[in-house]
Amino acid sequence: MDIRILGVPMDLGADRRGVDMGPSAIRYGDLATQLEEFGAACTDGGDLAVPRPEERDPDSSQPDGGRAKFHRETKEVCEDITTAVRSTVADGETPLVLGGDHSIAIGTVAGAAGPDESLGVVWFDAHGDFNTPRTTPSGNIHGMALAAILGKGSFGGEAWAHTPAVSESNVALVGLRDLDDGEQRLVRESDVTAYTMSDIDARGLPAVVSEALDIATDGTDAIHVSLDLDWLDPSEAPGVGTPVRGGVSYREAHSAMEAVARYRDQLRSFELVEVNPILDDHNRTAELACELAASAFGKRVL
Ligand code: DIR
Ligand code: MN
Ligand code: MN
Ligand code: MN
Repeated sequence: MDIRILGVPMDLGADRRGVDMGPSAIRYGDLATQLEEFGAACTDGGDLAVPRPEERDPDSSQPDGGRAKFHRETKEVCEDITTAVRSTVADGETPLVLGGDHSIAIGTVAGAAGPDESLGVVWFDAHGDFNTPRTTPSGNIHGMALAAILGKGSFGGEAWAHTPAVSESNVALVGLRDLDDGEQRLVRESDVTAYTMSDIDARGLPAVVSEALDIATDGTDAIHVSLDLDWLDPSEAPGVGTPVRGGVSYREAHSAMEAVARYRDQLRSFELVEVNPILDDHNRTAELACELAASAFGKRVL
């Protein structure tokens, strides 16, 4: 498998906290070495340019009364991500996109979906990222990323470019434990399949993740896996933008990524987001992100 690393040092989609340093921290965690150790060929495509929020006006207000901070800048960066992901896929390589806040996924999924091919998505996250500019309590686009991918919400008077990029019936959310009221309603009304932490408690992680992967691969050509590190319990992953107690354990996270590896022939793209080195404990969360990527791309113990 040929992997191309693409960094997106973006923190426009969240309140400025430090996730723009995620790509560096993950590289320092020896991402490329860990992937090469089990035989994956890995190249680094460097970082995309992201405007500094200090130099821009967030100008969040939307014509319909909604709010989405830095929506113009975020759209520009996502367009560049889409181009980079498309050309990576066209070269026969698998993009491994490093965030950055989760709004980058809007660009990644649009690039991974391609014009005539259908894509499934598995979204590992404590949050639904299912707000729209009208339901958001924060105005932060990272909390709207998945809804935007599905064509929901109006940004500057229109749905996000290249959306809907995937069909709701091929989207699975795994590990939810923090939803705002408006997004809870939107998740319920949609055709996405959402597994909360209670589902994982009741059924066990392997059953839930294997069902999520079935949903994403059902009738699609390929899958995208988006891993928000806040999916894990903060005791394992303290260095994230918005930690929420009650997440999955270290071993459960590896088990989920090992399940992803069983589908690696269908794995079109993979993404690690929301690593925040400022809040981290000696780069532990970034190192964990590298380990989990290695598991997802097929590292085996035996
Ligand atoms: C919250 C936080 N639901 C919002 N979302 C986060 O601002 O929309 N997503 N942290 O990752
Ligand atoms: Mn997220
Ligand atoms: Mn999250
Ligand atoms: Mn987020």
